[in-house]
Amino acid sequence: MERTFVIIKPDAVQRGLIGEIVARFERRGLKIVGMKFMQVSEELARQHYAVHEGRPFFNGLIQYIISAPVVAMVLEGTNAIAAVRKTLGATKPAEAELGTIRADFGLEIGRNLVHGSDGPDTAASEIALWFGEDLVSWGRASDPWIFE
Ligand code: D4T
Repeated sequence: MERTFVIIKPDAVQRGLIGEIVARFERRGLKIVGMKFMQVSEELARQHYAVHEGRPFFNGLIQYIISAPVVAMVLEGTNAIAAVRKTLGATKPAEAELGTIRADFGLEIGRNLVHGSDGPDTAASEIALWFGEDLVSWGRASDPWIFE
């Protein structure tokens, strides 16, 4: 079973899309093992996006992620990292497949609504950065109907 890290970003929160987005993950069968509504500090934002430091969009990216509260989540499931990335759609909403979150609700890369870890190493480091050990391992009644 794999875990991945998701952020419902400030634009999605301001637009009242938290429930819509969480519902898509739940419907897909992903299990919530961590979830918090929070204001991101500039320090955390810089750590999370450290890989992009020095790129032209970096400052805008930091200002965007700290501009309003976010919902940070850890989701668990079979191939959770790839499943979440597919559910989000391409980074540029204009290139995202219809039916994905970014295509259904977005137009611009700088307002792309959600973040999902892009691989096992980033998932592990992002979960550690945002949640530490503060996760809940639990047996969900529907697990046997979703996981073979
Ligand atoms: P996140 O990290 O938000 O899930 O996005 P991706 O994993 O899909 O995309 P990314 O790491 O390449 O980019 C991180 C973040 O930066 C914004 N961005 C990116 C931007 O505003 N302009 C750009 O040119 C790029 C490449 C969008 C997502």
